[in-house]
Amino acid sequence: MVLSGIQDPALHPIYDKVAAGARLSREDGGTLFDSPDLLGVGRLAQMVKERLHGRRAYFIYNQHINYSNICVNGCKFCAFGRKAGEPGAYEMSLPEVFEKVEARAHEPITEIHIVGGCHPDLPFAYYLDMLRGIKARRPEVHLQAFTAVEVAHLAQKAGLSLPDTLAALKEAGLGSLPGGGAEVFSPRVRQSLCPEKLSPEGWIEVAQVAHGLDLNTNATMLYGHLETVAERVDHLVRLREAQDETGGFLAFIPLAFHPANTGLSDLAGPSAIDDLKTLAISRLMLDNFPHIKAFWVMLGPKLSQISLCFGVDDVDGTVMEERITHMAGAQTPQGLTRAQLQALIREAGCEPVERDTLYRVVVSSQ
Ligand code: V47
Repeated sequence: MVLSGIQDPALHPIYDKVAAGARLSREDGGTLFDSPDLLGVGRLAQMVKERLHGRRAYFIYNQHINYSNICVNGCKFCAFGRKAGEPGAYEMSLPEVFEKVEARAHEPITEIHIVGGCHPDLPFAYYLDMLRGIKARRPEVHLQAFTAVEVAHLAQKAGLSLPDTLAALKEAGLGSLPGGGAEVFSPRVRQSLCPEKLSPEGWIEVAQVAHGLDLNTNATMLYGHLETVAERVDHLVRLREAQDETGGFLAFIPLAFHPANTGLSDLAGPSAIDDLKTLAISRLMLDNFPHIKAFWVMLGPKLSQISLCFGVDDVDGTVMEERITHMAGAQTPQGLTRAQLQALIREAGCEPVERDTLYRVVVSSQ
């Protein structure tokens, strides 16, 4: 029997659960990853996506700023990070950051996304003054800044508790946290790739403390390197459990590993099939996450477009300038225009909706 476009009989019990709105188990996650029926997995994810969002697909008019790549962590998968004084290391002064903001002051940007390394020396005041200075120039813009890893690092450097650190950042203009730095929660993989990095428990704690202060956060998973399917599923289940407790995660963004210029440059990175399956399975497993985002900078605009038929409801935004993925070999453009994002979404049969960071609809006159 072929059930609503699902060829693989192993997926039939999962279809029944999805149709009933029931939670999928760890075993179901494994079955989905093991299934050769990409279109069947995608069909299931679309059932969930359409129930949540209908034909809507979101994008945002945003600007990325990577203020520094100097980082104490030395993660093997990262082509962006440098030790202080190494060739290629950079750090923007605050006037340089403000110049980037002012250069786009005429554009209808609603979010500035700010991420950098864990810098050994920059004082906490640098981060607070960055937020305040940007807010002074563009009070209407939402600042989505500093991953949980950066926040934990800042707290440690400043000798402050996590709640005090986040409260001070919020007071200075922080609106929400991006989802980076989660990598994959497996201790086995982390021991090999990022032993110095904030632990999974630490990453989840920062997110949950932020939620307690009414700061939403996103979550990510870096996939397509050393991790097993079971480790991917475990990552998703741990995020789902964390979201059950606080409800503060907005979007989940699977990040496709880019191997060039990293300590894993012999690896190929994930295939297109793996990208689509991972996005679809994220939609299915993370039943309490409102949004699944395809970051077009990593996936490419074309695959991001197709992902809108595989459970994805958000393609991120205009971006304009991105360094982390491009230093790891991404061939994608630095930015897309609003018109390009709208066309990409429309051609996938969806209705483009410009959103702000909190997924409120933006009605733009420009
Ligand atoms: O934290 C590092 C990852 C992240 C590589 O929250 C790599 O909306 C692929 O988190 N290949 C930064 N990925 C990007 C990020 C993000 C991007 C877009 C939107 C949002 C959001 C978050 O990139 C890092 C790390 O996990 N990363 N090196 C690499 N070679």
